[in-house]
Amino acid sequence: MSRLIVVSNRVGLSRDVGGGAVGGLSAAITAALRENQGVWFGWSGETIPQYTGQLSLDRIGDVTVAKVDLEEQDVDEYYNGYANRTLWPLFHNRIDLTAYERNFGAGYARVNQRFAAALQALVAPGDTLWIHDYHLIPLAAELRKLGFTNRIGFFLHIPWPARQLLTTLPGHRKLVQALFEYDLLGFHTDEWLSAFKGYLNHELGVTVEEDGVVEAFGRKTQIGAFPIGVNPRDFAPEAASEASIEAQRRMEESLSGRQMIIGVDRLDYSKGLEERFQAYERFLEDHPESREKVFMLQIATPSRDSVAAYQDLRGRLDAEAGRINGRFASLDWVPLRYVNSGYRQDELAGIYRSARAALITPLRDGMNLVAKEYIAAQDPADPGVLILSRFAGAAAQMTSALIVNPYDREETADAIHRALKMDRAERILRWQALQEGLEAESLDHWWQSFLDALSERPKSPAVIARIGGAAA
Ligand code: ADQ
Repeated sequence: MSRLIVVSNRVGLSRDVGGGAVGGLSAAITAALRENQGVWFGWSGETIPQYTGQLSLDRIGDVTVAKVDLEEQDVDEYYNGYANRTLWPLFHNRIDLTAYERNFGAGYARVNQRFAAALQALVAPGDTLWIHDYHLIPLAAELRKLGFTNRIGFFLHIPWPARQLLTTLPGHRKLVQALFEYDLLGFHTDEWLSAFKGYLNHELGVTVEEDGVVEAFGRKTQIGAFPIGVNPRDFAPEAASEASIEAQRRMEESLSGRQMIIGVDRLDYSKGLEERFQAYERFLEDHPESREKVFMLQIATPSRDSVAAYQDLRGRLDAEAGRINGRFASLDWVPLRYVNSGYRQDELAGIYRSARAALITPLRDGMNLVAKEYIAAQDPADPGVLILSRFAGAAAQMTSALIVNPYDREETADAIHRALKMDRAERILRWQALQEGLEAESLDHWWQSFLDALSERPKSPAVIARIGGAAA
C-alpha cells in the first residue's frame, strides 16, 4: 500500500509534547500521516560542524519521524538566508528587507539537494510526497534528478507575490521552473493563485486550463486553492481541557471587570504589530471614556531572532509598548499588556475565550490561523468580535468579521470602538456566520482535499470544482 511522506523544514511531531500543547497544523499533518502509514521528514533544528546526512529515526504511534542535522553554513545560508531574508520578506511585499545574496541561493540549492539525497533512504516507488512551504521549492526537481517518478505535491503557506515583485528576484524563472516538477501546487486563496497565474501569463506566455492544469518547461502541473482551516472542536468551549479552563479562569480574574482585546502572533514584521499598537493608541486618544475600562493583551512570541530585522522589530515594539503605557497608564491600569512568552494551544483557547475582541491585523499573511482559532473558541451565547485585516488570506472567507485596512490607524481605531460597543445580537449573528465557514472548511477538510487532488484516483466533481473553479 502506498504511504504518505511529508517533508517540511521542521518536523512538528515529537515525543516531548502532546495533547493540547501541539499546534493545530502539526496535529492535522500527524492525522494525515497516521491514516497513510506515513513518514515526516525535516531538519532536526540541530547544527553540527560538518554535514553527515545521517538520519535519526523515531517511531511515534504509527508515524515515522526522520530528521537530519544541518551544518552551520547551511543554517546561515538556507534558513536564515534564502528562506528568511530573501523569500519571506519578498513574498510578504517587504522588498526593502529582501536580501539578494548569491551565497544564500547556493545554500538553498545545497540543502534541497541534501534533503533529496537523504530522502532516498525513505521513499519507495508508489509513495506520495507532500512538500511544505517556501524553504523547499526546489525539492521535487532534486528528487526528479535522482530518478523519482512518484506523485509529489507542494503547498505554499505564505502569499505568492505579484509578478512585479517576484521579477526582482535573481533566478525567479528557475524558481518557478522548479515548481513545474510537482504534480500539484496548492495555495491558500484565489488571490495568491491569481498572482501565480499572472506570472505564468506575463513571463511565460502560458495559460491555465479549466481543470487547473498548466504546461510549461515541458511539464504539466495542476494548481488550486486549498484554504487551510482549524478543526473547530479543538477550540470549542465544551471540549476545553483543564489547562484551557485554568487559563480562562486566570484571565477572567485579571480582567477586573474590564474588556480585553487580544492579539496573538509570532513576532514578525508581516503581522503589523507596530501599526496595531498605534491604532490602539489612537482608540485610547479618541475615546477617553473607554480608558481604564479596556486593555489590550498582545502575545508575540519571538521567532527567527538571529535575523537582524527581527531583532530590530523587537526593540521597536518594546519601545512602543513602553511609550503607550507611559502615556496612558494609571496607578491600577496598564492599557497594553505585551507578553513575549509562548502558550500551549489549549491555553490560548482559554485566553481567546476571555477576550471581547480580537485584533488580527497583519500587513500581509498567507492565511492567519489565529483569526479562525479565536472564532472557534468563543462562547456561542456571548461571543467576541473579530477585527481582521483585509490583507490576511483569511479575510476572503471571514467576511462577517470587521474588516480593516491595518495601515489606516483611524479606521482600525473605529473598528475597536465598534467591536467593544457591539450588542450581543449582532455579535451572535456575525459569529454564527463565521463559525459556519470554519465548519465547512476545516483543517481535516484541507489535508483531505489536497491529498485527494494529488492522488491519481479519478477526481470527484467537488475536487474538480475546487481546482478548476479558480482557473484563469
Ligand atoms: P504563521 O505566520 O506562523 O504561519 P499563523 O497562521 O497566524 O501564522 O499561526 C500559526 C499557528 O501558530 C497558530 O496555530 C497559532 O495559534 C500559533 N501561534 C501564533 N502565535 C503564537 C503565539 N504567540 N503563541 C503561541 N502560539 C502561537 C504560516 C503563515 C500563515 C498561515 C500558516 C498556516 O504565515 O499565514 O496561516 O502558516 O498555513
